[in-house]
Amino acid sequence: MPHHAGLVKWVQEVAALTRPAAIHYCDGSDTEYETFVDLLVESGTVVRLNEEIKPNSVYARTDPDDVARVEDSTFICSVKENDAGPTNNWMDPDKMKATMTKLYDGCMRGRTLYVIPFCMGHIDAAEPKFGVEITDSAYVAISMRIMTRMGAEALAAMEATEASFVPALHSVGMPLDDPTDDVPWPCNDVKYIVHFPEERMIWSYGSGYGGNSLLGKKCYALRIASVMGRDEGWLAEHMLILKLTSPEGRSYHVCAAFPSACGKTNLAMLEPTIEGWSVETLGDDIAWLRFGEDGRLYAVNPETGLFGVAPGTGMDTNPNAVAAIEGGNSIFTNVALTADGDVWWEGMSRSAPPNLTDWKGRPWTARGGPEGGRLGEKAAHPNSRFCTPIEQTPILSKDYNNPAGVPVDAIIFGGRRQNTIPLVAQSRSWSHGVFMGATCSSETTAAATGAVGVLRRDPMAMLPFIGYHVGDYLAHWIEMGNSTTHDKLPKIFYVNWFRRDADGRFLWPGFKENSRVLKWVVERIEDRVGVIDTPAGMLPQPGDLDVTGLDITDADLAAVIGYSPTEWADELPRIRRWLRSLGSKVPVEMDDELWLIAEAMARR
Ligand code: GTP
Ligand code: SPV
Ligand code: MN
Repeated sequence: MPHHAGLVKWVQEVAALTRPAAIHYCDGSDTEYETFVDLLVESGTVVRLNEEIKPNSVYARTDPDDVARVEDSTFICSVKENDAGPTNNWMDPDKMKATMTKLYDGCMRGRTLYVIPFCMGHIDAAEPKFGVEITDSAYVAISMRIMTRMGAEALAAMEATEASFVPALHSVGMPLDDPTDDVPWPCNDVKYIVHFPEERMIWSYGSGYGGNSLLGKKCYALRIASVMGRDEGWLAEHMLILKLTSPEGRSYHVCAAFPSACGKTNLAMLEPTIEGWSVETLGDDIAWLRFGEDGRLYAVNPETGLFGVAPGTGMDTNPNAVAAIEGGNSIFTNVALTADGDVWWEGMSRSAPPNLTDWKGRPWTARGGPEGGRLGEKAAHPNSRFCTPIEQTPILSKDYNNPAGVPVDAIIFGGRRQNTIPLVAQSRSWSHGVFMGATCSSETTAAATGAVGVLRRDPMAMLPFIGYHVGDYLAHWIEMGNSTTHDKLPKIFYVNWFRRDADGRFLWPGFKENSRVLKWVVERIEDRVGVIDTPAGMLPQPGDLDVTGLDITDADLAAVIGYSPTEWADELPRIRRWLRSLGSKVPVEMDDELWLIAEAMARR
């Protein structure tokens, strides 16, 4: 029994409401993990994979209706509606608590209540950010063990100072009055993912999946942390962190924000195709950015695991992710299962192994698709995931475990756009960079429920993750740029790996070849190459982007790196309308930048 009074009291209150059959305080040990896996095997939630091929790893299939983040059911319940802003769902916090208290009433009957003490970021950080997740899902408990610093050590650190923590309550919302009634993936049609920003509190109900249930991740490390960052002068961002070393041995740190399923994990683990360059990984999804004593911006990855999109991850695209996964100790969700107890997904190998079982549990073949299903249905769900300790990444940077983080030289924003946005552009200034991030747009992916391929603005790739008013968020970005001298700020870039030709073919090969863009970024930081100034930003001069040995025609290259006046004539009004739709809190700098671009377009 822990001796953190605040924690004990909260657990008692939640138990009185949810009425679990048992309470278990998680210590994060190997024995505990084994016990949880045994329980999950027994309930049919997971199967153990072949120990020879994927040691210490399990495979889970979710309910087919619980496969991604649910943005429509995600709420920022600030006291005032205007603090949630136009991009978040809002409900009065008291009303939401009343609604959810009814749902939580008795919701853990017949189940165990797990208490998971955790720390986002380093336990020995200057101000460690603690949390405690209460959940009735052992799948969540074993996933949190990979994704966060959890268990006895986190609890001891909290207890040492009676530290405050973010209470994060999660239930799958399926009480069990008769244990034989349990299903492999309990969940509820009613789902709520709710944040109380002033109280720094999270309530989640009805889903067992990823960002809906591993509450340290999107709910804490982005939505709640973004509010903490606003109040305390730092940033919580949907960014990978990588270290890039040039042939001359000079190193640079780059943070990049792309929307969900738009290439962060792939870029973070990149194997450069250009001679003499190397990449090391520090993070693949979330970065916390603070100014150091020296006035530079430092980045820390608050997580300890990769929760990566499985499809498309293969030796040809991301060999380092493959190597990390081969290390075992992983949880695979909604991928396909092979006959010998291994996992498979589209893009892992050119041809599918025979006798697969698909993510819905049906026999599946490459020629016929799933038995009883539609021809062409994929074996793995497009948002299927691997959950793997980041320490298994062969190219993990030695600075990954440094609580102070790494100094950031460049920030890259990006999105998935068929047209309009060039391969790479540099911003003319910090505020132009903030404008680029703010007006970032992307076609939606399977990482959230809803239609795929719909174009939407996704400011800083944070649209679903900003825990407060988007206008205040953009003002905070501008303010951050005013907190140090200009020369110490990271340079800001905007990339698009996804530009296509009229036939829908990608113009840029992407993946490892994106190293060529990183090289240009470094050459710009070092001021070794010039630019062409356009309304889309400062673009590479012809010949400056290193395409040595790359199979790309001059016409395709020109099309992928070029500025298109006709496409921008369509884009500018869309940007203007969107900025207007955000209301009056948007910082004046955004209007100034818009005006400058409109001017430049008129002049050309
Ligand atoms: P989240 O974990 O959801 O935040 O996603 P992420 O941003 O980490 O995306 P990830 O790297 O997992 O990539 C998502 C999808 O985009 C995968 O199917 C990749 O194969 C694909 N992808 C990544 N990089 C590129 C690229 O450079 N070009 C193309 N065409 N596709 C890419
Ligand atoms: C994302 O959707 O950006 C993810 C996956 O990284 S989830 O953890 O489900 O949010
Ligand atoms: Mn993500």
